[in-house]
Amino acid sequence: MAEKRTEEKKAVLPAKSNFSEWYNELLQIAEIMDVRYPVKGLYVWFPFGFDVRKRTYAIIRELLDKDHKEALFPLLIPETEFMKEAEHIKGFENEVYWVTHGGKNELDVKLALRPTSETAIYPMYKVWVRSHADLPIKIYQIVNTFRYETKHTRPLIRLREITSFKEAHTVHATWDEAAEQVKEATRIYQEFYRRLAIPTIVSKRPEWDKFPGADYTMAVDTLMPDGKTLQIGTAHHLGNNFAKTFDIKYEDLKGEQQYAQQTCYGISERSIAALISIHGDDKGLVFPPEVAPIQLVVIPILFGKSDEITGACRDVADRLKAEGIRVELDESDERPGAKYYRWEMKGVPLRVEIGPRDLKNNAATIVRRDSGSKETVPLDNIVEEVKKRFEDIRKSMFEKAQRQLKERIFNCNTLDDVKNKIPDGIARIPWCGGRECGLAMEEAVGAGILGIPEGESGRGNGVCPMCNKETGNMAIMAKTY
Ligand code: P5A
Ligand code: ZN
Repeated sequence: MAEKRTEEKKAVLPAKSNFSEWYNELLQIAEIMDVRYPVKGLYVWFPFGFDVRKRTYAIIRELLDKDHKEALFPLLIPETEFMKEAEHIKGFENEVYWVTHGGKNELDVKLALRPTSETAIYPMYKVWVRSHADLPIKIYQIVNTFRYETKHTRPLIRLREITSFKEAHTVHATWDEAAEQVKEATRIYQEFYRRLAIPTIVSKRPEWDKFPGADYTMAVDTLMPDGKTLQIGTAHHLGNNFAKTFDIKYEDLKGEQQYAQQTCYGISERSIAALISIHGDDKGLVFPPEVAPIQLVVIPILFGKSDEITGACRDVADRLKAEGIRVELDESDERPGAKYYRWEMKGVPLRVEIGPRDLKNNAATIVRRDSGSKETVPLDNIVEEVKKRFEDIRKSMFEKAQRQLKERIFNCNTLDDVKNKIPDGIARIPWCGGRECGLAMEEAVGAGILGIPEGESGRGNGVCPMCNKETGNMAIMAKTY
């Protein structure tokens, strides 16, 4: 039955140029998410999608485990804690789900389903932090969080249950040390996304767009195929704002009590939305080998029965498996074309074919999913040839995505320019940095200021389009998800 449904849908993966429909159909056909769950904004991970998630999150764990500890805090937060930090409440009050009853009894203290876990974690930090010797603390957890989003919900992108929220919360003695940690967080995220072959732009969000309760917010964005940007990670300097409301203090070297300085940073399954959207094509998913559930498929090219070819395919599959490569040997009765179709849809990075001519030459044909390139390699070296290609694939996927991003960042001098370019991508324009100018610019072009990017692209010489003052700052603007 499930087979049949896939067959029927085969023909209908829309072209990627029709991005929104392509995205929704692909998630369903390639079995990433089932979007038919009967609650708005909640979706189901298929086993295949969950496999991708597992491998993706193994990378972020690997990167964080170098100097963070993983922990697990409760899902429910008492209203009394949730309501402590004024800015934070303001930012989230319209998005919180409340648990009001236990069975038939009304609860004395309502319980919030965490929209994020500051107010679950910081009451414990108050207890854990005593002296400067306890610092720094660097903890993360990977959990589900709930946000009653009112903007258009979309699978993996805007969820009401974020199933894969990776949040880190750190505590430091000084503001500068916390600022350094924010930088470190954006470095970790850039490395994480590099492993996924996803190019990123890091920028400081304008102060009207920062995280509720933060001193400032650094954001990691990427560009989606439809020209809108997606925020795929944020790192916030919390200063001592939460420390004051949650009374997190340490005794310094002089024996004096000081409020701690904190940061927090998070990513979600938007990382997987970006992975699928940026690399996928008209034929379906395209994965970098590291996160591909199946890394390689072996397909015998038979004209009738051939024990030699079947044997050679099994042998290749076994040798590759012995090297830890995730191999599928497709010996089903389908035509090769139907097999190609299926494994291309699933994003398998390499296809190895062995037909009569290959066998005569003691060779195999290797086809790359990302580029479609086809090469003949000697069977004797197949393991090395495959491994070499895995590394090449990630590199060239990253380079291609980076090129596409660069091509879609447009230098603009006027707001009319910005307006014209924004349907195609990101506009770069001088901005004095002032709040009024910034808000007026957003209003005038109907798009957001992401911020002033880190590094060279945030610097330049120009004139702010609102106040006409000369400035060395360049902002980037885009339509956002
Ligand atoms: C940082 C971690 C926080 O919540 N507290 C702990 C901080 N920041 S954030 O910007 O609000 O969220 C972190 C990242 O999560 C993604 N995200 C979402 N993903 C899917 N569906 C949603 N509704 C959603 N909301 C936020 C974004 O990538 C965001 O940067
Ligand atoms: Zn200005």
